Amino acid sequence: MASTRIQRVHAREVFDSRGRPTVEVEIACEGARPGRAIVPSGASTGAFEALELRDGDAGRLQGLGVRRAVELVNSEVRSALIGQDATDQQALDQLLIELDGTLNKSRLGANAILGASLAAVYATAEATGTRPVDQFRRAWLEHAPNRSAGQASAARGNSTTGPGGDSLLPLPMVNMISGGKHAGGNLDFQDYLILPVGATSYPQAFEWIVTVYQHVGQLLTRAGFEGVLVGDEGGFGPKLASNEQALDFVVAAIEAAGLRPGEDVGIGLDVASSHFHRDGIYRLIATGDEELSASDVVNLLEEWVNRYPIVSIEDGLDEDDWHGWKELTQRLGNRVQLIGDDLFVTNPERLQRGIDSGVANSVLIKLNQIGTLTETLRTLNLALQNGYWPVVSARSGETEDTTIADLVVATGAGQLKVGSVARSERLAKYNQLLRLSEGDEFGYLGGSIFQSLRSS
Ligand code: 2PG
Ligand code: MG
Repeated sequence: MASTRIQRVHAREVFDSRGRPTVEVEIACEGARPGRAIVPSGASTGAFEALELRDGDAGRLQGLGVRRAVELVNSEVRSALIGQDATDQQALDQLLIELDGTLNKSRLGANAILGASLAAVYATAEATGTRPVDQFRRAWLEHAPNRSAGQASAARGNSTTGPGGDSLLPLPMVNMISGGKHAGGNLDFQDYLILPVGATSYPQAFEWIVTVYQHVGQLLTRAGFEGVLVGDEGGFGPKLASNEQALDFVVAAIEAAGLRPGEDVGIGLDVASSHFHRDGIYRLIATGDEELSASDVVNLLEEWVNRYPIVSIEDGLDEDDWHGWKELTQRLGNRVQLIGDDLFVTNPERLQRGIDSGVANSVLIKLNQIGTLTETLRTLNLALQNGYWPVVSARSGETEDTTIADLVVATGAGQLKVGSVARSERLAKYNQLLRLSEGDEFGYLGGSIFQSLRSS
């Protein structure tokens, strides 16, 4: 019988879905096979994220190498972790945070730290002959022992069933058309997504998504736009005439799939507005050069919410525009899910500020924005306790690692954003969820969690 004492730690440089180097860490407990995790990487990164350590050596891989982070795992991190109990996630993560010693993980790098933090979960699964999802559930319950079903909904002052209780298969939020920093087209907004709110199971939700995606491609091609080439996350990247045109294609594709826009399938946006914001001005280029104030952006989004079946908007305003965010939340927060991504960067302190000041009503959860599993779970728990719905998310640079699929189920967070349904670094997560959906082990709330928004 293997013990859960850490015996071996080994990191290496591997490559992500954009062909950029990233950190893979293997940890083995005594007498057990190693477990491994690979760290993802963003393109539209928030200014307040933990630091991703890159070599900066212009002579190799354009400075993007992660050999330094790998070396740090194979020296300092290894020495700190060997002999520790791999199941004590909070202690391990605390050790890593102290070893780093900075506020934004800039000494060891959040990529080095997160790789080690997650590999411990996989090492435990190997040593105990259990599934990763069971180990993420264990870590979650240790972190948040008093979870009860519907806690997040209760915090919202309604009795609708909500996320945050038992383990759940998630409602997927899936990119159809990509713009911004993820595609070569001229669209200002980064993601035009769909949420199959009317589906009653994860497999049904996924089939609907794939069907709509196929129709988006066919409709684009038929209309003379690029309907084959895809962006960083597998969404189509056509050169459309306007941001609205992307929404029109998505609505048309939902209808072509025989589904009802709004009832069966809602629309989501990741505006990712920090990348076109500067000094209080939001600059849109899709339809000529337009300079908008925060209030203008809120007006535009409100107009779209009136015209299109939009149920979710992410990063509608800049990562530091707390004033604008407040206006956005006051105007749309009781109709639409307003997700803070660059705004909160999975950081409990920034999320607390949002809660205290009535900003947003949902938070994107990305492990590498904060850099350890324990801190990620802390932010997730804080969100649920305050009626902010968490959306566990991939990065635009991903790999075959399926951590977020297991994590979203284990925590019952309720929603997952992975990108589109093309490119295997995305499908690795969706396929893992199909495996987990077998045998009715996990419940599915799907779009029912949006009912409280609609009725309020
Ligand atoms: C986002 C993510 C994923 P990136 O903005 O939500 O879509 O992109 O990983 O590039 O930050
Ligand atoms: Mg985002």
